[in-house]
Amino acid sequence: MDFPKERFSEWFDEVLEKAGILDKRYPIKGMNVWLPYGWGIMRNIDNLFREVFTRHGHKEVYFPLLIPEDQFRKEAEHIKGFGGEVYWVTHGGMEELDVKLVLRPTSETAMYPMFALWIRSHADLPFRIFQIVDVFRYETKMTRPLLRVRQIHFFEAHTAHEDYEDAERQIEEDIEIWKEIARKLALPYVLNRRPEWDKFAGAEYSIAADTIMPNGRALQVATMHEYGKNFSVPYEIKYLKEDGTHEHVCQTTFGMSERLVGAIIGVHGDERGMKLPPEIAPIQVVVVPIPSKKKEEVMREAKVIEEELSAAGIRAHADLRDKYTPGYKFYDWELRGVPLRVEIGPRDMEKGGVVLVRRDTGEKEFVERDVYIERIRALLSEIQEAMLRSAEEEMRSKILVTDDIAALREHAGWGKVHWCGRQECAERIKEETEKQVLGTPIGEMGTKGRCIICGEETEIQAYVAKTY
Ligand code: 5CA
Ligand code: ZN
Repeated sequence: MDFPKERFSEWFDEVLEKAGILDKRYPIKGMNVWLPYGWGIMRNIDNLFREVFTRHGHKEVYFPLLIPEDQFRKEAEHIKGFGGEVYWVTHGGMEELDVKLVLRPTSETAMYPMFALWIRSHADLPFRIFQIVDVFRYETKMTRPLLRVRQIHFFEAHTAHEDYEDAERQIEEDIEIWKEIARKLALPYVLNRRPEWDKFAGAEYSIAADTIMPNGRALQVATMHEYGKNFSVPYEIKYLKEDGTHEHVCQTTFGMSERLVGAIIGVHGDERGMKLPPEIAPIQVVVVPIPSKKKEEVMREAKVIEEELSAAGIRAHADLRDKYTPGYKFYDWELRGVPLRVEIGPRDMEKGGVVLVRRDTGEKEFVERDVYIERIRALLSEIQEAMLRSAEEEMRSKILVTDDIAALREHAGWGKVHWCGRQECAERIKEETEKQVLGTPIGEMGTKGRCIICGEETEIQAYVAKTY
């Protein structure tokens, strides 16, 4: 499988099909069928979300899919942003509905009327919930499997706080939560505070995690939004303060989606296919028997190895398919990104060991049976770290630090440029280079310089990129 960066999107489609991630032949644009292997990856990521957010004090809920129109229209900015992007339910049977319903494009307007009922006093705060559901957006930009779909497998966390400071603390905690998740997904990223004109509809401000795809485009893989009182006022979410007065809550959200699966596949792809980080791989170790002779013993031994690994808590699978050669199986599991392969043949059995082969580096080693489980455990965590490290290096290598507009135009990846912060200058950058300002990076010190467009002195160094 050829992996030229210019034809990344064909590579991507080919991998999704061959690896059994999803089937995009479903007859509705932007809606695909999850296949068992792809769904296995998604479910592992969902479980990671559950584990991390629960540990950080969030409780899981499950809201209805439909939102009444009047409820949906309460926050003016939000409706401006999403009004043109929702699917409407207008009929029940043959009858036209009195109140039209929307399929949630995200769940603020479903949840917040309930928040107004649930949140009574300061003792109820902070209030933190999340749900993992499908949301629907009638996207107008070109749809692509996983990356931009119309039925989106979605994660959303919503919080409410006594005051703005506490909501700000939540955003800081969200950043820590994101760091934990990104590590498990082996995803490199930059956190950008989006420019005013690019923030979420209804937010005070938005922070996005952007990663870089092989074709150099930026992909927004997570967003955290500070709402202040923008929703609590129209939805009348108030609480009783200790001093007996009532106050509106301040709110935040955190959203991610199936796009993360697309990011992992893209970021770690190579000419042989996908590479999955061990933390979320449905199969961490595949056992391939090489039965040149003593076929039955070798097959049986492969099954024993699968059982031993499973008992040790490692997600293992013995590929005992009769009709395929070992070579074909190697190719197939490499394409599907299984982090580690165990090979077992008659000679290995005689020597009392197995051969281990890493998907990420291709390195091979022979290991004795009495220590092989420990070795596999160590290798899996080494692969996890190495994948993140090499993806981070790859991302850095695609970023050109420059204040020269011609060089920026020519560069295929991201740029890091001085920018005065003005919208006019961001627009000029876009016109001249097709790259857009991702915002001001968080946690990075800018250096003094002059805006790439107007020459004004500035300390902001912004990332600029073509985006998905
Ligand atoms: N209500 C807020 C936070 S829960 C919200 O909806 N934020 S969002 O619009 O930014 O979406 C959260 C994340 O979902 C985005 O950062 C992006 O990674 C992902 N996402 C958004 N639209 C799509 C889409 N059409 N296909 C796949 N993923 C998407
Ligand atoms: Zn400027």
